[in-house]
Amino acid sequence: FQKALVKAVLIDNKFQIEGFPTVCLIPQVKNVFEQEGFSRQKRGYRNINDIEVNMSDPLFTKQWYLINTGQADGTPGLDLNVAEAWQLGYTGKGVTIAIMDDGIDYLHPDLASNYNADASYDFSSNDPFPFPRYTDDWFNSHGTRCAGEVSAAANNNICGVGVAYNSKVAGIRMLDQPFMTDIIEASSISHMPQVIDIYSASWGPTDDGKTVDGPRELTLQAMADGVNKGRGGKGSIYVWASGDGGSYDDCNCDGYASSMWTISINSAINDGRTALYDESCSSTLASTFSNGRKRNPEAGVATTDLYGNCTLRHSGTSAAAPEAAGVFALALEANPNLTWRDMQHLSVLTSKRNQLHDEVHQWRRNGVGLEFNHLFGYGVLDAGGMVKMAKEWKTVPERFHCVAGSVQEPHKIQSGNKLVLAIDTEACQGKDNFVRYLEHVQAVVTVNASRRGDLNINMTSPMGTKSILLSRRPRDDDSKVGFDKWPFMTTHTWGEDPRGTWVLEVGFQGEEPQRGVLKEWTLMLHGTQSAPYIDQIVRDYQSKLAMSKKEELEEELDEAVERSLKSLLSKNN
Ligand SMILES: *[C@@H]1O[C@H](CO)[C@@H](O)[C@H](O)[C@H]1NC(C)=O
Ligand SMILES: *[C@@H]1O[C@H](CO)[C@@H](O)[C@H](O)[C@H]1NC(C)=O
Ligand SMILES: *[C@@H]1O[C@H](CO)[C@@H](O)[C@H](O)[C@H]1NC(C)=O
Ligand SMILES: *[C@@H]1O[C@H](CO)[C@@H](O)[C@H](O)[C@H]1NC(C)=O
Ligand SMILES: *[C@@H]1O[C@H](CO)[C@@H](O)[C@H](O)[C@H]1NC(C)=O
Ligand SMILES: [Ca+2]
Ligand SMILES: [Ca+2]
Ligand SMILES: [Ca+2]
Repeated sequence: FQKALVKAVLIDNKFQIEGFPTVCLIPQVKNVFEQEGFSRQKRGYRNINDIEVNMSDPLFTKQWYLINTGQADGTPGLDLNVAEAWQLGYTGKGVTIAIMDDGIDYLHPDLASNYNADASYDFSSNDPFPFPRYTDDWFNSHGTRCAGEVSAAANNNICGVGVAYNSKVAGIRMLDQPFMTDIIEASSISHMPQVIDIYSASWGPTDDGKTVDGPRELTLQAMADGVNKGRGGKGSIYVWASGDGGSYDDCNCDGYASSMWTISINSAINDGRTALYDESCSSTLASTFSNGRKRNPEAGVATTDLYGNCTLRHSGTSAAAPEAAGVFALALEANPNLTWRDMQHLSVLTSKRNQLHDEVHQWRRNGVGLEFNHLFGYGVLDAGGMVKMAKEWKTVPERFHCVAGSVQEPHKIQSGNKLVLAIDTEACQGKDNFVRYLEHVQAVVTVNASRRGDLNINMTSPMGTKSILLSRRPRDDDSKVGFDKWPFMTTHTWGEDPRGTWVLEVGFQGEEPQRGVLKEWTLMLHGTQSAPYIDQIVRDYQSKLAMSKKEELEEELDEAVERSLKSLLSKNN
């Protein structure tokens, strides 16, 4: 006998074990204590019945993404956990979110009180009134629907409630003209960066599964200026929908979503599965919710609609990005000092796997124990967890950039014979720009192929985390352009020590044999030299590991005790 928990009645030095008929005398037993039962709560677990949010808005109970009680065949508890943030008093006060889209119906009675006219502009027709252009089919309802998700007023008997229902929303109309231009994008992204805190974008290059495109010169510069100078130097927060191209597309081919300066958001449907239009890629940071798979007419996203109406049917990763913008507004109210990087760190640390389920890609843990998924990123945003951590947050240390190494000679790639390259790096140790704790990692790749869509690129970090930088895109039959110094980005090695050997694997998938030449792989590391919270994560992870081992141990013990008791009983009888 070692230690075991059994229920027993003590009589002198003999005791009777519950469920066993005989009184046993076991000389090895020195002491018998009665164990008293008390209650322990699983941390982070929320009882649905404990939530007391009373809103008069007719669509509120249909907004399962705010509080999921199982409406529309959903999974209870799978939501943004906004109730906790609201109960702590955070509702978005003092924060302005811009919706860069096809306009906003700012006369809508559920939006008018939160509309920030001064921060709004119409870049599609160059005037200060970003009202949506009328069409018979309500084509231009996108921006109005997104605005309601963020900033619809609460308790006013109209439509539903925004994630940050006391925040201000600005309209930046910029999608409704025959062609997009670099200057329209750049002007939108840099509009009033000292007034607008968060920019939400649910657009990007065509999701046809064969486009490789990203921000042009002016827009890139505007984004860089935004993160460096916006919000008094703390940085504009750019929230981006990861794209609606489905499994045929890869969001790492979208230079807006895969930018380090944007927080790219994917979506889950109300039972935790992926939406069929979701794209996967290693640059997605986290997820929120949208509709999908046409299961229930009320499983869509309930929000405001054009001309004073409401809708239950907002959809796509378009619907997911504004939810994230709303959660970030709550975090900014909790701590206005948060920088653009703090927001990403908070997303990584507080997003949850919850009950998300990806049929294709496993959830894995990276080298410091952070759990991630190739489609959902670090999981679903948790507003309650985020505001609590935001409140105590200390700004992350200075960011450094290190070119870890580069392969410049051409290497042939062939079907059935993948190319494997390695870069050994000290991550600029000993220099001023040493990166010890990773944030983003970029693999800048130049490669051509007889069929670009069949190319497939993975990269493994020294701590053993494999990022899928590019998956097969069956519709992409480019054979000329390839990728030209394309920055494939991964967030999956967040917090890791980059020193050691990085491995790049490039191959072809598909029916026809293909050939190609890789001409460049440059490894860029971005991160800090010291990270105040990282030790905490590693400790938590190690104690979790230790705990799981202990549980196994206890099971073994239980079995041993059972065997001993049985043999004892058989001897006694
Ligand atoms: C919710 O608010 C309504 C109107 O203010 C009130 O009549 C009702 O009693 C409240 N319900 C709860 C559970 O607080
Ligand atoms: C939208 O609102 C208008 C005016 O309130 C109403 O006449 C119309 O039927 C509504 N349309 C839809 C599609 O709900
Ligand atoms: C924000 O920064 C200011 C100045 O450094 C500091 O006084 C304040 O306590 C900080 N607020 C929070 C919520 O951390
Ligand atoms: C790729 O580039 C190499 C070297 O520049 C060239 O020889 C080859 O024809 C190119 N292949 C394709 C498919 O464009
Ligand atoms: C990349 O990783 C995926 C997923 O593990 C795998 O299916 C694929 O074969 C890998 N590709 C290469 C080129 O190693
Ligand atoms: Ca206008
Ligand atoms: Ca309302
Ligand atoms: Ca896409």
